[in-house]
Amino acid sequence: MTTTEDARIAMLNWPGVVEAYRKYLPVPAEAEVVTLREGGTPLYFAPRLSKLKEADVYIKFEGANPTGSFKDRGMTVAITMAKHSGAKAVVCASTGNTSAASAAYAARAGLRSIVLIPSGYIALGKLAQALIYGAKVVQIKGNFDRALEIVRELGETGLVTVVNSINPYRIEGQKTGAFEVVDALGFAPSHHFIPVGNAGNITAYWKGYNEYLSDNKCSSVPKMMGFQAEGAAPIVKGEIVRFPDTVATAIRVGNPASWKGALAAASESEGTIGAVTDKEILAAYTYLAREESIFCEPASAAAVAGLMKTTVPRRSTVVCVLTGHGLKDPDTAITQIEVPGAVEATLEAITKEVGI
Ligand code: AN7
Repeated sequence: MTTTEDARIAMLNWPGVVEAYRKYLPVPAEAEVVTLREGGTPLYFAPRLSKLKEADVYIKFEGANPTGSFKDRGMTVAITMAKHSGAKAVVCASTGNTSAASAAYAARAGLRSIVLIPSGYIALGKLAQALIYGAKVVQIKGNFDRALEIVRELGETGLVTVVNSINPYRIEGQKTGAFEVVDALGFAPSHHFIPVGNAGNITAYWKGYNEYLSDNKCSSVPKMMGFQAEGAAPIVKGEIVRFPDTVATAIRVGNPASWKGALAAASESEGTIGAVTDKEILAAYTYLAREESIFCEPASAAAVAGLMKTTVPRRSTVVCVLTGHGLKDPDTAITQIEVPGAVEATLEAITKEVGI
């Protein structure tokens, strides 16, 4: 076989997470799988971060998913099951990425998608996605926590299927991220850094690592290192935060649905749930772009901001999950740099401007 042919087959064969990990997922064989061929995302070696931390640091880049975040892994399973059970409409509360994923997968399945988002606190790219995929977008005069309360009530009417991570199929799909990390490395890392908002993803990764351990796919599990934004750190503080606030709007959550799951992951793995300031988040965000050429959204950078202030054992293997793409939130990017003004369209003006 020629190399070109190998490359073509590798490219065409990735089937999405349900087919790739069917054995570990509760999807019946007869269900029609609703997929955009999510997952199979790159695990990048991060040379400069590795040097800085004197460890092997890898980045799981979830921005490479079809809608640009890790939410696609859970949504393929949740929407497949909703469709299979005869649902006509799905609903979610969202800080943005869940709404984008729900809208996209519902469109593929031919279901109606309704999304509740906090007015004024959702990144521009995510709002654009939910709208263009055709969701019914409701911006509420309240935060994510309030939106989720209303969604729970909507779910109880039985008229719509909730596709937030309180839907267990979401966690099932998201645990495939852990499978991919182990499949790529050939073993489990010693530390797994991850941002924490509603706490579904840390719960899902911990479940995934443990299922792979039980199946002898790895011989250890990592310490789970979850990080909240300091202005939205209910788990760290041990109490609900009524008015959460952070530049990382994706994790602007004051009463996480999977609070217990996050605590269990941290304590069972001898890891931690910590907090990082907005300043630390933005420093990590810019560092990742400049030093590792990875543009993630601010919430994702919380994982790396956490790594920056944690001592890890020399030569250990560390994974940071960068949960969403930087293009989701262009507004934050351009507040971090001075946007240049226009110069005269002459060779002279331009050479002067760039200093060559
Ligand atoms: C980029 O989209 O909750 O701790 O409604 O978009 O599992 O909530 C997003 C969460 C991290 C936190 N990084 O994950 C939503 C939503 C990004 C995110 C998180 C989110 P969880």
